[in-house]
Amino acid sequence: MLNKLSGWSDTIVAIATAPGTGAIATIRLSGNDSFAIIDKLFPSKKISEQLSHTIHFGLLKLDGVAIDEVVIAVFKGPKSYTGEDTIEIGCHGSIFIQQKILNACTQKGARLAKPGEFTQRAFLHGKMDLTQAEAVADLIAANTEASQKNALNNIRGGFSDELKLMRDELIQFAALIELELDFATEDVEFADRTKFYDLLNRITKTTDYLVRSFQLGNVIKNGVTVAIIGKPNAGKSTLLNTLLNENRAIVSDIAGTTRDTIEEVLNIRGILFRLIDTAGIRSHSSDVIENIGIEKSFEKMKTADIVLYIFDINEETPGSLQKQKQIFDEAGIQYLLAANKADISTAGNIFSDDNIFHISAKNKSNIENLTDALYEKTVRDTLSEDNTIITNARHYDALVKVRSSLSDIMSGLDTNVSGDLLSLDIRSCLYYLGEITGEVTNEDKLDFIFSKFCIGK
Ligand SMILES: Nc1nc2c(ncn2[C@@H]2O[C@H](COP(=O)(O)OP(=O)(O)OP(=O)(O)O)[C@@H](O)[C@H]2O)c(=O)[nH]1
Ligand SMILES: [Mg+2]
Repeated sequence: MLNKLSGWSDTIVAIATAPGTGAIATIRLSGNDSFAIIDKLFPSKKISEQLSHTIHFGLLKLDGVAIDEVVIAVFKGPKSYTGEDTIEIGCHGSIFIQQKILNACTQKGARLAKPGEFTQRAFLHGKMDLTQAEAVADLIAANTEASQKNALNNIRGGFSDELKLMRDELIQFAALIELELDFATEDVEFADRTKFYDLLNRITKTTDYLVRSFQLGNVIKNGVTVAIIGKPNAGKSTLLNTLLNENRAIVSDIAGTTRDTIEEVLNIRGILFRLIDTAGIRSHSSDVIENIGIEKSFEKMKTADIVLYIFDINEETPGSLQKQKQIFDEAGIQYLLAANKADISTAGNIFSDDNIFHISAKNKSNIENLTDALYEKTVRDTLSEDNTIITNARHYDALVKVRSSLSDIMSGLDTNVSGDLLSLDIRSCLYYLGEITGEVTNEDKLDFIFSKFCIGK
């Protein structure tokens, strides 16, 4: 596969630290000429003659003119991130200096790196498989405890190791079944069918689990959308402010205060919850703007992962609440019910249902139970550190195809189809498994995947 992929033998350079001014910045070179290029820019010591994993302090100069005092770190391939000879230049963090050093490197023969090209090279040199490379991008983008843990687990091969093992076992069976084809006239069975069924069942179980985990993975990566819905004056905006612990939305006793939706992010136990405060829903309003707001509330209600339905305990009747629940149930909407203004409740315990949270948004009482329930309902207890979780749509698509080719193999076995048909299905299963880890790939696909990375990584 590697020799089919071109254009990766030249030396690339990029600023690896965030764009802008900082105390220090890192510029990274990778490729065959990294040491030759740095030798032209760092006259005080021959870097090409230094040991790997050493650092060197001195002046970086372009054609005799000093640019900056720098620290050079040396990594000799294959013991580097990319697997190639790599230099990391630590310089002062002025944008001007960073740019000058970058230009000096290109003048001496390096080419500007494309996004993700360092990681792409690491993959091409076998330093990591594709799922690990993708986890690098996920780790850089991680913004919560859960997404960071999951990406780190995947970088360390957590999920691809499992797939590779299954693929290897399947390859062995494929070989035996194909061997049987050579002896077709003799009616021999090299591949033990009971063991084969056993393996297929194991792969199916794991694939099913991984496919299911995608939903949860999506939650970890993209968060949970929560629409706060209710009648005017129920206390939706007050609840939003209380959850966020800041006065984000305008609160007033005038019904119809919130017109447009307001979105804010809340972190509950490492998961991002996108809270959406909406316009109160009522059936008759002559206000055009309010009606547009109400339309939007319905839209948000339909697209949210969960609806937080809040009502004024003194205004709501059990009958109308029942109707509301029916609407949610019929539309397949997940919801939580919050009876608000419990601090001035005159309603006694007519809403004594266990599934209703009695809160006071204004006095911030019983709010923690509500956030706990939000977490439980959406993230559930499936989320644990050791569980492998799929967050990548590309992996998900391939796994769904793995799953369908597994069904084909199984039904082929059940109906005793000929070995050549069976081996076609096994090959397609192997293909999709290999596509996930990058054992089967092509240049366009790789370019697409790595183009989503940052430059310098
Ligand atoms: N006593 C009491 N009053 C509350 C509570 N929560 C909200 N309120 C009051 O109820 C009124 C309406 O609150 P909002 O948060 O603006 O209600 P809303 O649901 O956002 O209303 P709209 O935006 O008009 O749909 C305000 O006067 C709040 O102070 C509560 O828990 N207890
Ligand atoms: Mg409001």
